[in-house]
Amino acid sequence: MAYENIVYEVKEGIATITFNRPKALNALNGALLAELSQALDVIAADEDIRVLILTGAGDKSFVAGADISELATFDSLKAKAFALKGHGIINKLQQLPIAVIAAVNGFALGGGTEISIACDFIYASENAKFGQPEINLGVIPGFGGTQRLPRLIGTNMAKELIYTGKMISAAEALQLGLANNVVPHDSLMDEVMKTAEVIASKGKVSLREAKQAVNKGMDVDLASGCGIEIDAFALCYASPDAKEGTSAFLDKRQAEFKGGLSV
Ligand code: DAK
Repeated sequence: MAYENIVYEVKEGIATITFNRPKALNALNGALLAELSQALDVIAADEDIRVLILTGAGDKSFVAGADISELATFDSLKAKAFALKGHGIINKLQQLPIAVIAAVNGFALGGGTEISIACDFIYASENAKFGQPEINLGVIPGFGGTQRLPRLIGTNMAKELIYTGKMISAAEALQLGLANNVVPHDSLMDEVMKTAEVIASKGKVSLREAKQAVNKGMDVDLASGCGIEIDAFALCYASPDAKEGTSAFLDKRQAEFKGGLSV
C-alpha cells in the first residue's frame, strides 16, 4: 500500500520504517499510527524480513511525541480509545518475531521515547534527546512509558523523568542503559545497518526464540523464565538451522541459516 506518513523500505531482509512528518518533527498523529500498524502487519507476515529499523525523517527528530493538536481535542473517552489503539500498536511492535532497532536521530519525546523503548534496543545519534514531557501538558505517558521505562532504567530514575518532564541527552541515555550505543549523527544509519546485517545473518527461528524468551521471561519469576528458556531452546531444534549451525562449526565453515518461521 502507499504510505504518506511513513516511508517503508526493505533491502536484503532488513526493513526500515521512517516516520515521515518532518515539519511536525514526526509527531504521531492518528494517520501515522494507522500506517505504522499496517506496516507492522506486513512485516509480521513476511518470512524474509529478519530485522526492522525505526528512524525519523529529517535531521532533527525521531518522534517528538503524540501530535499535540490531536491530544488537545480529547475527552476521556477519546483518550481511552487513543490509549488502547496506541498500546495495541506498541505491543505489536514489541512482539514482532524479528529484531527491532530504534535509530534515534534527534528528539524522542513522549510517544517517541515510548516507541524506542518498545524496540529491542536503541542506537542514538549524538544529538538525540529523550524525555517524557507529558506532565507539561497536564497528562501522563499514554503509550506504556509508566511501565516500560521503570523496567528499563529503574523506578526512581523513571519517576524523575516522568515527574519533571525534562529531556536527557544521548550521553545520559547511554549512562542509564536506555541507549546501547551513541554515535556521530552522520554515521547513525551506517552503524545501525552494520548491527542489523550481523543479526540478519543469524537463524530466524533462534532469533525469534531468543527474543521471546527474554521478553516473556522479564514478566515472570526466574524459575518460570528458565522454564520458558528450556522450551525455547528445544524448539530451536525444530529448525534446520540448529543442524546447520552445529555442522558448520564442526566443518570449520561459515553457517548459512535458511530456516523459516514455519516451524
Ligand atoms: N505535536 C505537534 N506538533 C509538534 C510537536 C508535537 N508533539 N512537536 C513539534 N511540533 C511542531 C511544532 O508545533 C512546530 O510546528 P510549526 O510551528 O513549524 O508549524 C514544528 O513541529 C517544529 O517545532 P518547534 O518549532 O517547536 O521546534 P524547536 O526545535 O523549537 O523545539 C521541541 C523542538 C521538540 C523541543 C518542541 O517542538 C517541543 O517541545 N515539542 C513538543 C514535545 C512534546 O511535548 N511532545 C508531546 C509529548 S506528549 C495518550 C497517549 C499518548 C500520549 C498521551 C496520551 N493517551 C492515550 C491519552 C503521548 C503523549 C506525548 O507524546
